[in-house]
Amino acid sequence: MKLTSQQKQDFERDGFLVVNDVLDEASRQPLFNEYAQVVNEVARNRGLMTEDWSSMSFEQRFTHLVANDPDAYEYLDITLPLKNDLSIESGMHAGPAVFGLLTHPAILDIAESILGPEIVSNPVQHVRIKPPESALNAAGKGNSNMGRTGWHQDAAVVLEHAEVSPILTVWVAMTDATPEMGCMQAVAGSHQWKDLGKHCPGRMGKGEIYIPPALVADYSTVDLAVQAGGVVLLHRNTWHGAGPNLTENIRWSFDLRFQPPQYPTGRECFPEFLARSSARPSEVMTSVHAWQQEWQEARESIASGRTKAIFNERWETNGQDPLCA
Ligand SMILES: O=C(O)CCC(=O)C(=O)O
Repeated sequence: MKLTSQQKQDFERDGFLVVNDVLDEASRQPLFNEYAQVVNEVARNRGLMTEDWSSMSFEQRFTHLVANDPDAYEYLDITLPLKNDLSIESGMHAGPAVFGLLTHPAILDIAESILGPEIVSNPVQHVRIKPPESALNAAGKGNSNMGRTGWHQDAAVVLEHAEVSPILTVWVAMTDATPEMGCMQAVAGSHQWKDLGKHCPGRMGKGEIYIPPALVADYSTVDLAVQAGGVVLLHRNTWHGAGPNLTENIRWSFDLRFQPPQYPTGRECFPEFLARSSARPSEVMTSVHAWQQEWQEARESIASGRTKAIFNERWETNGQDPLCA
């Protein structure tokens, strides 16, 4: 599904776009199946399978897992952890259904509408499965894959030399995302502001940088509610965040990023790949095994010290700023 010229204009004006009906149930089913298995495996490995596991729904199993062991989330996310000291045991989930999503024609058609026909998959990517906020302990609440997401701009998340890379965020809704469930929120037009906003260093890890709430309070915000199977597009400079999930159901999304090939990804220690190309079709990644291999090699290279993993150090100097305190 290509975007209409009206949709492209809306994206250019607002810095975000909600597009419903992109992935039908059949396209999302492999992800539901794969994650059902992964949650079982991780719960087994962490000793958290309960006696009544077989009678529990996916939602109940997932919630039980992360409520008791928020660190287990590392094995569900679709990136290696953002840690300088990654080890060979560090976890991630790079399954075939995730590769299927990253290369899904409907997703790439939308990316092509904004970026043109040469598309690289940027490795800044996450799965966010948010259980009811009330189930989470402090560590879970402070992790934006499970709890609320502080306000930020995606250009501030990558290393500084990639600040101007035209990276497009494609946020895919596996479940509905309503305001009560903590759908994303954004400040319309903020992508046109000249400079990046002030970001504070993450309180709970490298991935958790945030624009101080006092700065966001000056602007009106828009709820980016979307139905299951829809996507939300974000410009790299758009101010956005997400509230807590205040419902009894899970709120599940994947945030993917795509860009034209000639720009740095801003996270060079993790692998990018050519996802679509008219100029170099033979170089498009089509093998899930080759993709998995690249992530394994990245982990080995960082764990052995051959590659230095660096994330977001540039906001650390704001740690003493009263707005960040
Ligand atoms: O889904 C969320 O909570 C936040 C996602 C986000 O900030 C992003 O995709 O850049």
